[in-house]
Amino acid sequence: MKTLFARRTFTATVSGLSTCALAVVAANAQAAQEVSLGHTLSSTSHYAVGAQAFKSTLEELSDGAFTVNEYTSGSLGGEREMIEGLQIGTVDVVITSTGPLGNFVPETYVLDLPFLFESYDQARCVLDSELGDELLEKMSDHELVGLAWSENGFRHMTNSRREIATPADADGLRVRTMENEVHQEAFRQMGARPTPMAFPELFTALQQGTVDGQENPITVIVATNFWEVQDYLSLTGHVYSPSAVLGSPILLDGLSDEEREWFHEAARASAEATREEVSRLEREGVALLEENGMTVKTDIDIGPFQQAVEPAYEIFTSQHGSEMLERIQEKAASC
Ligand code: EAX
Repeated sequence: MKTLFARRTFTATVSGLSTCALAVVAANAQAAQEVSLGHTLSSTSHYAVGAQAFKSTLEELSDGAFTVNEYTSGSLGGEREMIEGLQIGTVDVVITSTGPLGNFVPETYVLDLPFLFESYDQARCVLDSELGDELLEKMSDHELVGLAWSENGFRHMTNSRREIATPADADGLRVRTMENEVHQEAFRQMGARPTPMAFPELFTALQQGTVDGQENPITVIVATNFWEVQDYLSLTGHVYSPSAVLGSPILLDGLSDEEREWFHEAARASAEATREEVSRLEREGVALLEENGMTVKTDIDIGPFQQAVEPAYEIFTSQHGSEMLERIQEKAASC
């Protein structure tokens, strides 16, 4: 996607064009460098709001030297494929959940632990702290550039079978999870049958009954019209789902420090706009889902869910250690 300073050759055949005018035409003909930005959600989603904020900020800061093309709805593939694309340089910027990210950057698995954060304020406070920066910096050990932590939202369960009020209600349900071992383990502990799958395949899988349910934040349930294929929503809020704005080192390593800083700034503007949209949808989204026919269980006692998934923590620490987890818990407590 490198077209920076690609110069078009053209012949000035128009008689009477002054040398000065020619120079202006030549300068404007320096094509802007096109930056591709991919995500899995629709053009009305909170990711699209973030993508547009990225675009306007980068284009403004660079005075048009970069232009951003947004690719929505998984048109560049699922999140795992797009992360691979960043590594090989077939896509420049991606907004992705942490779903498949741990497969590339195992240090981020800690963020996928159920019930790690209690509120949006707490999660944002931790991700905006030096711990969030540390995790972003880890990305560069894995051929990725961590530009900013953005947001997907607290995830809730939907399904087409029955209302879920306790973990026992999830027993035996085939629930699509993200391609993330920590999430899969949590659902196994709850008694469900986790089925990992890329997001672009999910709507059809729900429609065809390949899986009974899925879990995603209100933001995603709204943006994807899941009410068309899911009758029940339970506000389990079982895990906070961050998103990350990631860049390709193949593009970013070749830029000047100033240009690279524009990308970081654009990513921070993207995260801020996305978080605002998440907050709006948290206020307004449930009513919208009810209007569209979903039965929403709001008053859930999360204690039994927390107990059910407790072994996922032991399995996590046995594989990944407890140091970062403890630092995050300590920070969260002080937020
Ligand atoms: O990042 O895969 C998922 O369920 C994600 O929440 C979605 O792709 C948005």
